[in-house]
Amino acid sequence: MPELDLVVRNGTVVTSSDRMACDIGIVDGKIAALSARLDRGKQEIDATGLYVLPGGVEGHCHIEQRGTHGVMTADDFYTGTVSAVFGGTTTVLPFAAQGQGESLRRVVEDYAACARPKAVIDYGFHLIIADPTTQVLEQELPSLIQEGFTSFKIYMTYDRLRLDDLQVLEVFAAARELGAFVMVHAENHDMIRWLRKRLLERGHVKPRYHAISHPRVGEGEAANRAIALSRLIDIPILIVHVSCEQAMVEIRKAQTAGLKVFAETCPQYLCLTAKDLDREAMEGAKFCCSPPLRDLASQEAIWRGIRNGTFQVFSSDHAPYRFDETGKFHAGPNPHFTQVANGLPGIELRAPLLFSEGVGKGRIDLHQFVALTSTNPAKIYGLYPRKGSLAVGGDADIALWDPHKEVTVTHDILHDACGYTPYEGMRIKGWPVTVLSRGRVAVQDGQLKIARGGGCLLKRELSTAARPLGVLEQEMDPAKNFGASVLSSRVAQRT
Ligand code: DUC
Ligand code: ZN
Ligand code: ZN
Repeated sequence: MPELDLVVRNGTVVTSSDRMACDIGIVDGKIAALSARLDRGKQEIDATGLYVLPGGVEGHCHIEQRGTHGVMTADDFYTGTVSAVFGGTTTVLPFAAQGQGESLRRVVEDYAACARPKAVIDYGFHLIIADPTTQVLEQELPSLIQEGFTSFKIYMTYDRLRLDDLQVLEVFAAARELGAFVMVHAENHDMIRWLRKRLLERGHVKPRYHAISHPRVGEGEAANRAIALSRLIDIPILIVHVSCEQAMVEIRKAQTAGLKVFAETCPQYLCLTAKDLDREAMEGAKFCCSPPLRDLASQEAIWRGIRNGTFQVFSSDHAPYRFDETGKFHAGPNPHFTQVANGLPGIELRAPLLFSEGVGKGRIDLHQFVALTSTNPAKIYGLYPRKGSLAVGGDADIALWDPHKEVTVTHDILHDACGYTPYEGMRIKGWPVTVLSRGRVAVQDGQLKIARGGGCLLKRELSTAARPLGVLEQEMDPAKNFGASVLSSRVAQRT
């Protein structure tokens, strides 16, 4: 074996499936050995008393992205990735977001150009498809997918992003043909529109009405519809940022029926409630996100779904907007609830919150924690085993957690550029004290040790999760000599 560049010694190594007391040896940024006792390396880290976990994989975050209100997120690819790595995350998957009429290829090039000189850790992009023209689906997507942009997100709501059911089917069919993986923002657009209009007409403008205008029944309905549409085409999907039992029940039902429906939830749906929107003097605007915060019963339901495996992925949906005229108040100091920029920061606290509230309070075990925050998103988004594992040959992306370290959250200790945290004052037990990114010491003793621009754009594989299940509706079944032509992008002869 070549001399080891770095040895992480005396720690308790924990993955989504195993736990062992062993050393990890690193050569050229990759894990080269796992053994009870390794020889001395050029550099050593003593992990006595610490858990040695795969670095987190953040599957859903908005960085240097202009939101639907036209407002830019507070974080760019430097502050966003610095904040991530301080929270034990070593890979981020933000979005390259298409606007109406835009070339997806151009959008990806623009985001990649922004990220290249700034990102400190590795990154990839999910594509947001807001304008699924034939050019986009048949020309741009195939080559982008080949280049490693193997997943995309679609929206069922938001005026400038939403697809109608017909468009959703077109995108699903393209995903099926190309082997790509689709994430769905599932909320019923017209329920939201109708409620907003009624509420505003009656003078209900405060942030609390944001939650009321995004009803649970609409989240459940849209989840059910997305599942039905994906079932017709026979593709797996992942429903993002599930906030309530109504959507979870639909997902669970589909999973029980044998469909590959994956689900994601986020820390805000476990730690915050719609009551936070009632805070005085527009403080409630800090808590406006979609789907909105719910209630304690919803929190309990989401915990149940985390425990019973309904959820595979735990992401932050980091969408940081400053509490000023550049962010939340872009429309003026007293906006009504529809004018407040939607989104919460959370990339740094994602894993610590789940560690503390989940593992620390006995709701989940450490293996589930690793699976939800790292291994499962790596698998689903085509990065495994390079990321999300501690296997020989994989990238040495490692987070050393001190399970006893107690932290009181204040924005001062965080590294994002948002200016506030919705988790202010929360007590967290368990913290990533040292973080390695491809074998580079990235965070140590509270200091950032890696440089701007050191992260790499990841070429992702096609997700193994994206394979069709083989449960095509009878009418669509190629064996019946019909579905093959319906599902193909090529237009068939007249029959
Ligand atoms: N909801 C989203 O769908 N995206 C960003 C932020 C938010 O609140
Ligand atoms: Zn969304
Ligand atoms: Zn989002």
